[in-house]
Amino acid sequence: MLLLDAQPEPVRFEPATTALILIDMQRDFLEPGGFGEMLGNDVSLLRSTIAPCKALLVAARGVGMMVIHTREGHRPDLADAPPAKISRGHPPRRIGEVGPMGRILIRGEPGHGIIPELAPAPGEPVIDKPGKGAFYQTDLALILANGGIQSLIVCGVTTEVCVHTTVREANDRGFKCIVPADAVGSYFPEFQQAALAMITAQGGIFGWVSDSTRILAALSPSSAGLSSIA
Ligand code: C5J
Repeated sequence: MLLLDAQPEPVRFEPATTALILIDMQRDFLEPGGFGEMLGNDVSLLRSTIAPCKALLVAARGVGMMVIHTREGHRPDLADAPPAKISRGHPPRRIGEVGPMGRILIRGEPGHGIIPELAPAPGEPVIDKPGKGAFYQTDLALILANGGIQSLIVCGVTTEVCVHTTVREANDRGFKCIVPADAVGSYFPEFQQAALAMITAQGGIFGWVSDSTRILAALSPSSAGLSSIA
């Protein structure tokens, strides 16, 4: 059992019963020309998460931790997209419209894909989700139950939308959620700060916030820090 320095207090986790989940690290959100930038956002605010996510991904693979990737997106016929979702905003900045990376947030289109820096390895589950939360209308809960998973390290974008929704869903299902602050990103710095504060408020109402450096130290066999057999 490892002990990780985190807010609001240190948290114990076991790599064998923990999954690293990378939320929606998709080209549409992170790359210039994608949906996020079409909406007027500065994608560099999200791109700073790539290196910490990559470091955690390499470490998780190194210790044999379960790794799960998610993608937000819809069927090409939009049958799984609520009208209230696709009618939001103005054409051509709508889900299903044709953008520089193909149809926006449509499965199989270039923009829907995970950025090459964090490409899933063979055998790592990729969860295609039609909503913001990774548990909604997916088989994530089944995969985690079958893998004996009790804790999640939740990375990805965007902090206050799909990361937060997933953390809330997971917390209600009894998972310990650890969020590395530098491996989650928002287009809005004030939302990033507020979303992280909401997780740790009231004694950790949704989970724990740490960072990639402390998690890497905890996972490192040579670590002499807080991480230890507890
Ligand atoms: C958004 C997400 N922001 N992955 N999706 O629409 O957070």
